[in-house]
Amino acid sequence: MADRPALVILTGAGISAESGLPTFRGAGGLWEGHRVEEVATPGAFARDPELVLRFYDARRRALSTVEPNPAHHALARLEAVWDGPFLLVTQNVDDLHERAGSKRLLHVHGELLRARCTICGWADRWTGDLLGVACPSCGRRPALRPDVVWFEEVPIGLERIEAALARCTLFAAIGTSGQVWPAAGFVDRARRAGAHTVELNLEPTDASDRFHEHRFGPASRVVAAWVEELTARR
Ligand code: BJW
Repeated sequence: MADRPALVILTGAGISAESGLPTFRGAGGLWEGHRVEEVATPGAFARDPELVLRFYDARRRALSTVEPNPAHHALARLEAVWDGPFLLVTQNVDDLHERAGSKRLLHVHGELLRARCTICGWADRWTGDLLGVACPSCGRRPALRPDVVWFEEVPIGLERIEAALARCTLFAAIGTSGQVWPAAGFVDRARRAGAHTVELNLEPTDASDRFHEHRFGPASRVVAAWVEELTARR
């Protein structure tokens, strides 16, 4: 078991950019003039639920118009042939990794295609709009929210991620600015475990100097090439 390389991959909004989903920071990162920090907090939802639900309803609708790109498909291919421990942690709430065929996948910031009730706790898959809709379980309104992790909320699956990072030998971060914690610290945890760390991004980030190796360029190109190299070696 010890000689089988253990891989942890962290993806961010940049991997879905070429599918047509905007990233949060940088050009096009504003939604109706709001920064993500203004619409992705429990405080924003309490103050103005309509604004927040419109933001998520628009993104959920956009999701049905886009497809996984070659970077999502390359990671699914890599998982299929990888014979050691493998975990794909995505910060993305879209379902493009699933649609590409990824299985050992964890949505650390939740999923856009799920909703939950802030009153009775009901939670399930949800593909329609949420604005103006009553909870299917308790009937209250407004009560439903997207089942995603906002600032100040606890990310999902941290124990499983910590266990994977503690034994990983290769860590890659793809298309993430490294500005949001605790995900931004995964590279440091992987390094402490002795892993080789690779950043794949369109351009250098503020976190770049914390990685051993860099591949700069669009994810559709650099991820596919990196996966080719890894699979050719095996
Ligand atoms: C391409 C490309 C192409 C473009 N190819 N690349 C100080 C220290 C530690 C923590 C904190 C701190 N101060 C505050 C905190 C806490 C806070 C935080 O991090 N705040 C920062 C603003 C500083 N974090 C939290 O509150 C988290 N919870 C928490 O800490 O709980 C406490 C706790 C922790 C642990 C145990 C117990 C308790 C929760 C964070 C939740 C983040 N939620 C969001 C919204 C989710 C729902 C939604 O999608 O709407 O998650 S915010 C948003 O940012 C979203 C993303 O997942 C996340 C990360 O963004 P990402 O993916 O990196 O996107 P971008 O846009 O930033 O970058 C895109 C990158 O792609 C760029 O680099 C481009 O170059 C690149 N790119 N095109 C390749 N074609």
